[in-house]
Amino acid sequence: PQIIRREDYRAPDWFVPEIALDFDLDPTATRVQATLKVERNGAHDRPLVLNGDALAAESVLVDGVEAQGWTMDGPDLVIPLTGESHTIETVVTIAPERNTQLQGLYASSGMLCTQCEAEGFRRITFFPDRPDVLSKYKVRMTGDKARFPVLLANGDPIAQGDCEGGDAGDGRHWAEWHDPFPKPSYLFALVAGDLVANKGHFTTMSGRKVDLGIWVREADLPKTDHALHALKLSMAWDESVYGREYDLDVFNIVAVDDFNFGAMENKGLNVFNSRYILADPDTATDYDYDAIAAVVAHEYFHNWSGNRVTCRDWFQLSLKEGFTVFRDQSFSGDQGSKAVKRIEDVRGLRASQFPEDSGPLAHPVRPDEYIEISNFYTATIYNKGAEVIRMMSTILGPQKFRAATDLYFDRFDGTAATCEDFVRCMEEAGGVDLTQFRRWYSQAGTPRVSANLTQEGGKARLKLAQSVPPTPGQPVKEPMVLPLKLKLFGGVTGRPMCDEQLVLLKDAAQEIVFENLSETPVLSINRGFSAPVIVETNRTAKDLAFLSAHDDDPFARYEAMQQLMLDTLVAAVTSGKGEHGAVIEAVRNTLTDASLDQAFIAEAVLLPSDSFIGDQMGVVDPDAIFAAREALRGDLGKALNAEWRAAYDGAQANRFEYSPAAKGARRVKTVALGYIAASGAADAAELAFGQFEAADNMTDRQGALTTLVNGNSEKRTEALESFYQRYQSNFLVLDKWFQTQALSSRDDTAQAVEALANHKDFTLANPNRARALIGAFSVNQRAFHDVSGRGYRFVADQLIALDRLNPQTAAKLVPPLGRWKRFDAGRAAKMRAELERIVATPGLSKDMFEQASKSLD
Ligand code: B3K
Ligand code: ZN
Repeated sequence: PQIIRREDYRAPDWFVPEIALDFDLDPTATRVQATLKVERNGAHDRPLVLNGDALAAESVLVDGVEAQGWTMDGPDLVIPLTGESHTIETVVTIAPERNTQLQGLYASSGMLCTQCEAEGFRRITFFPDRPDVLSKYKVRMTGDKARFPVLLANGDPIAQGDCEGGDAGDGRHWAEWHDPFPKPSYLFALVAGDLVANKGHFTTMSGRKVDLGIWVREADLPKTDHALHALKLSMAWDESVYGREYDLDVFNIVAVDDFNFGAMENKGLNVFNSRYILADPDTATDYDYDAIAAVVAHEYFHNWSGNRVTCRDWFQLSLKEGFTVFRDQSFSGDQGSKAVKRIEDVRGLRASQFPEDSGPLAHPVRPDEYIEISNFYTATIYNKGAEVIRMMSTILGPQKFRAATDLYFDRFDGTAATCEDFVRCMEEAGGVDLTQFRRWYSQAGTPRVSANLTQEGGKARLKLAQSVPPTPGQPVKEPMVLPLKLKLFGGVTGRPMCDEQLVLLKDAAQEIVFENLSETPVLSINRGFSAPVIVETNRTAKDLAFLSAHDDDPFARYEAMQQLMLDTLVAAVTSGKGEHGAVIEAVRNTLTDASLDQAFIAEAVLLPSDSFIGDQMGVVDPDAIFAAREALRGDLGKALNAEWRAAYDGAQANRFEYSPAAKGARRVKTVALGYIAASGAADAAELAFGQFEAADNMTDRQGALTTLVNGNSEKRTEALESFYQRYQSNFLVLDKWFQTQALSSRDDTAQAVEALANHKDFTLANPNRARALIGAFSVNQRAFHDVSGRGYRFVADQLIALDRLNPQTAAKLVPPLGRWKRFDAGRAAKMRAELERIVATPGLSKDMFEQASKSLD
């Protein structure tokens, strides 16, 4: 397959200022007529190339007459043109019902919907399908009124009516939508279905009234209030924090069951995976509620960071995604506890982006090449990209950062921009030179920082050094700019010994001297996770325990506790025996500290995951890691039995309420339940089952189910069966049933998951379901890496089957198999063998080929 390179970018040969689309909608055969106004870009004699993907042109007209000499170049339509501007008309017929890739126009639960980013529009009609071709769209849809009573597209509704007369008119109707804002084809959308809306309004800062609609099946209507509320909060937040106002008369969101990822920011018509819209206490966890608000905000914020200012080419993807993730993270932080949100985001970064950055698929935030762009919607582009924006905001400070984003939106409104354009706005408005900082866009790999503090009398010396590991195609790295927030605390009094400082580490090594110290200092560094790096320090267990109790930055407290736990666990894995006293005391302190909020406590007392422990080791030993972690969990459970019981009892809420305090209480409750079970207490299963049955919300119910599913009590089967019976007909909740079992810490999880793949409710056709079983299982370190290799074989079998239906979703699930270098020779050989089997599969998609073949290197 062909490699696309960033350095080969060339401006488009032809622009398309206007396009009119006429859809005759039918699940088996939808006729698409497109009228494009095209204009030659500069002096050249190259023909018009319109991208297609599995399309056949039924008719091609130029300026109203049948075109002469058009040809197909593979999937693309090539039309020789003589003038500077022409009108092109094409007709194609597509079959949404047979579209299992869920890219382009497809059918989902009886409705028709689209997904065009990145290159799905070419599966609908012939078009220069690249983000730097911006057009004004007029869309007309005609369809069966009973089947598709609602017809939606981008922009504002213009007119609608019933079809008249004769056979053609029978029970059919039509609607027209116009989008006044020029947009790239990846933002096109239409939806046709039997839907109802939860409607609302938002009045913008300049006083314009916007009609809001969350469109779902009628039965789901009661589950849409949370999403609608989140949308209004997002609209207000973007006005007050970034000065960004909404720009159309309507803003619609549609929930669909079959979706390749979370949601899509199509102009004025967001299409969502229904899991990021539907919520009520009985079916959605607090985590789901939070994720819904975050994704609604994310897609809404794209209206400016992505739509009004879009990307010049797909190598610039992080321009919209990194920035928009940064914006949604700030929004979520403002809704509840900033510290807890930061902890969650860093946990997510370490779970998904750090492994990516140290593996065979590592790539820069602005990649240099790709085979299939869908493979580059990664944690690096999104989450590391967000960290890069966050660092610039830290370096500039809030006022200058806001001035810089104002400049960016103002200067590039209505255009397709680059990461370089964004950085230049930061430099101009911030009055800073970001030349060296730009390496964050070009160098892959997670930087490592060592920080050693030594004391001689009243003087302390902090030696900082940095290095960036080699990554595929980048053997040698230059030093980065690392904004490190740091502070010293008195090891005796616990008092701060200086104000927080922002150190910009730019060289490979740097030394900072602190004078006139009256007591031994303890170092607090990378506070708030100011740089997305791995920090190694010479701090002792005592220092870390001290910081976990005394640091005045909650993130740093959490971080100190994590480091203490990690050091303890790594030592236990290496030596085979654990010294748990320091962790037990630190957890006791945090758990019983009445000044701390519950959500923070729940995060702080959680042990690092198996895979994060594995990431610290030269060779990952999944069984030894699991054993060490279980031993520590058991000891924590036993030693703090009274404290866990007190926390558990204290966290019993009365009735479900979705508030930060109630959420925190539920979180502590389930964490405490987990430790009580880990202690081996005889009543643990009873307690869990009681919680499971009495729960008036999904957080408590799923929390209890997870505890039971990890254990061996007879209540386990009963709970699984009862959960299944209760939620059998609820698509999204059934995913939780599959996922909880796939994540189980029991010995028999690999067998159980193989059996679940044959369950009547399992299907690869629905991406959520595939991810709930296959995706979850492959991040269950111990079960997936079962020494027999059965986990690898199972996942490879499933991915080969899934690739035939849906390459994009299949390819996303390859990375766990690609981590073979981190494991012992026996496991590595088995993992490689499966990757080789995938690569050798006849008819493999280019999505899978890229992921699997790169994973072998
Ligand atoms: N922009 C979309 C992602 C599209 C993924 C295409 N493979 C959703 C988002 O990031 O908001
Ligand atoms: Zn996005």
